[in-house]
Amino acid sequence: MMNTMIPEPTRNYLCLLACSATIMALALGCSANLDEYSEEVEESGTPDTVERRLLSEFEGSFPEKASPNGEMVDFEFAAIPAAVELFPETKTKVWAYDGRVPGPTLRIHLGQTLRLKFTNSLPQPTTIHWHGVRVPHAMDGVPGVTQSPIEPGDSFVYEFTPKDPGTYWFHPHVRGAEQLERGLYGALIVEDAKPDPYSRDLVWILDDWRLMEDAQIYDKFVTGGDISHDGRWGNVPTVNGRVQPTIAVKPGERIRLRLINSANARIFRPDFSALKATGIAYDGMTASRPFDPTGYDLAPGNRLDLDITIPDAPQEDTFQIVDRFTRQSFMLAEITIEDTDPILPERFDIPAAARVPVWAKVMDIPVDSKMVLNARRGGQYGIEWLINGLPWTEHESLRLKHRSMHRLQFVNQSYRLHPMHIHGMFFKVITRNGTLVDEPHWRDTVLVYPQETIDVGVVPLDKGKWLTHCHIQEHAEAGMKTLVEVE
Ligand SMILES: [Cu+2]
Repeated sequence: MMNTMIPEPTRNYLCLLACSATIMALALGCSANLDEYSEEVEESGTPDTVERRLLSEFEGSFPEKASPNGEMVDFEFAAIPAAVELFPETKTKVWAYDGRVPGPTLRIHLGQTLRLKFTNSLPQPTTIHWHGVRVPHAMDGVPGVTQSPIEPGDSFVYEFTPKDPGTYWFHPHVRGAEQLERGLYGALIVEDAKPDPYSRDLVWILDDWRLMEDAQIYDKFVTGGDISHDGRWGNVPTVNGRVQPTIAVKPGERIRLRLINSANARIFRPDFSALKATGIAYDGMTASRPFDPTGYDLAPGNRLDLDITIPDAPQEDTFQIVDRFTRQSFMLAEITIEDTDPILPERFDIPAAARVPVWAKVMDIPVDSKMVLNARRGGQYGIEWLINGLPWTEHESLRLKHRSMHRLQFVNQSYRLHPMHIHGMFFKVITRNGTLVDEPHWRDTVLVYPQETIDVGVVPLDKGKWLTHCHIQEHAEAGMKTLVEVE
């Protein structure tokens, strides 16, 4: 049933796709105001001065400290084995937060403190990591670095006040290749203290499952094939734990749609076709200007927030959201417009006031931290994925100075995809293969294409030992992890 509906991508054309996607990404990035900055770069003085200018450009981008308003929002759930209907009337055995896939959406407002009493009712240890949230170090959910794994039957209380509003998500950081694939993930939405009056605020968590004919999870994890390629790509993509769901909306509605990629490895590139979709945030953080989301990749870990206005006198009543990352496109979900009177939401400007430096002059300061991405034979799985020549078991931490300007470089020497994620900080992409790009937003995860070099600018505001790793779960499992120590 499922196999006829959604084609399984073959490994050969994935490689081809990766190359053409690089060209697209490069073509997308260029921007007029970079030229002005380039002129300034030529006139600029010592590196010291450049660094100071870069820092002043950064100032006010996001806060250093949380501002708790004294309100505590309590949640309580367990991670438990459960069965869910990915397909109608077919039960798939999963592991799930609160027995649901996705887990419960945790919604709080900026200033509120989240407190979760979490119980592990799984047959193996686990933790929860809050992807993208600048949490206190002890709340980051990294086993052996920020906390001990939570043993089966034990509980742990996560408590923090987010510093930045936006779209985040949570997932285990123990045996991620198995635990995420089995269904452990959920959304954390931190609303602005006064959210914009969208008629609807939707969260779509995209996932990709490798299921067998009987709709059960193929339970061999971290296979040689997964490791030597781009991780575990499945045959059944889902939106909010459903295969090709239909979402009914009203004419005239203005929707904030928050997309999250929770897949182990699959990259999504959603196409909203005739629906006018405007990008307003990426990886949680509001952009400095609205952007065209066409061609934007959502690698594992990435989020993309869209502002979508449903036509009030639609010509058609059905819109298909199609994924175009793989050569063979497929439908992710369908939006249908109800045959009712249009609703007229309150008018307001597209949210886009965030301060995001252009930072073109980052290229004037030397690279002070590098992550060379490659593999070697050996280790538990026969292949080890490496950062700077070392797997996690032998890793050497990178060091960044608190509140200082850094130019960090990812060098992908391999022929595979690596969505690189750094905990505890946001960074901005400055160049891809030496070509300036001006993304109007921060990131916590960037997809580094085969043989690509990406320079990013970062000013770490949160001290601690932060994990950095490839978000393809199988690559991380096979060693592609290290620590960034901010002191
Ligand atoms: Cu990788």
